[in-house]
Amino acid sequence: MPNMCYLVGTAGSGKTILTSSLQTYLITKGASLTTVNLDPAVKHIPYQADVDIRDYIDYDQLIDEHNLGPNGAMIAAVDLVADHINDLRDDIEELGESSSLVLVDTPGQMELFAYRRSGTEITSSFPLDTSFIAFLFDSTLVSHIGGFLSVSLLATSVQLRLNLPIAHVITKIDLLKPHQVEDVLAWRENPYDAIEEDLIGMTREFSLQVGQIIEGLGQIPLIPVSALSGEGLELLSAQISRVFEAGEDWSI
Ligand SMILES: Nc1nc2c(ncn2[C@@H]2O[C@H](COP(=O)(O)OP(=O)(O)OP(=O)(O)O)[C@@H](O)[C@H]2O)c(=O)[nH]1
Ligand SMILES: [Mg+2]
Repeated sequence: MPNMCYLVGTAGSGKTILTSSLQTYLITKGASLTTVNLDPAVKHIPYQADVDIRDYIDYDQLIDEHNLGPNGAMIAAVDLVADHINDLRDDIEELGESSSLVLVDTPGQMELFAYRRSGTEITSSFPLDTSFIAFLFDSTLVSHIGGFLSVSLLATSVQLRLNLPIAHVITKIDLLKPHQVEDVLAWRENPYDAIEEDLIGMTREFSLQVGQIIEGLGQIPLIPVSALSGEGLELLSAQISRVFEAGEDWSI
């Protein structure tokens, strides 16, 4: 069975560009990869998708035929994925057999993959012990303690829903100053000082309780990356490689 890595995160968090950069990076390290696009609405993807949901679902046709708006069409498209689970699984298995890793770029609206039936139908088509979520923390959202706590809760909710091992990935770190990245990493160990400093009232009280959950996530890796500069890709691929205990052919 292929090793599956699902890139999941809020809209615009960097799933597609990271899929592309990881693909390039890992191929230069000698990995054999399969890439999967599960976003039916995407117009352009900057990588060669070996398996593509758009081969099975025509998002624009859904809009025209059913007179749907973009969000309604997206829900319809993601629900239709359920009818093509076997096709997708066959495609992935066929290509994944000769690959050390299958990278899965999930749809823009994270909740459609994580909370509608088709998402779990896809993830449960593959064994749990060869599947892994890279949950993307958009650095523009998490450079403030309130944003960091809320995205951490979201990641935890997705983990509970999909029931898979997870790593947290801070994306677009080229947009942050180095000390901001350090702050975010430090909040994982101790979110309380920043909560006391930056938040007030009921939000502060609630955040202090959320902080206890965040502290409990200590064993989940938190990896800063920039798909643009390439910083952190080595750490991320080492983490993926550790999860799957991949062969020496591409582990670094
Ligand atoms: N500066 C910077 N921008 C990035 C990086 N990664 C992604 N972006 C930008 O963030 C925006 C969203 O990137 P995508 O990769 O399309 O994000 P996505 O999560 O696939 O987006 P949806 O599929 O629409 O949810 C684009 O404008 C990218 O150029 C990065 O490492 N650094
Ligand atoms: Mg995308």
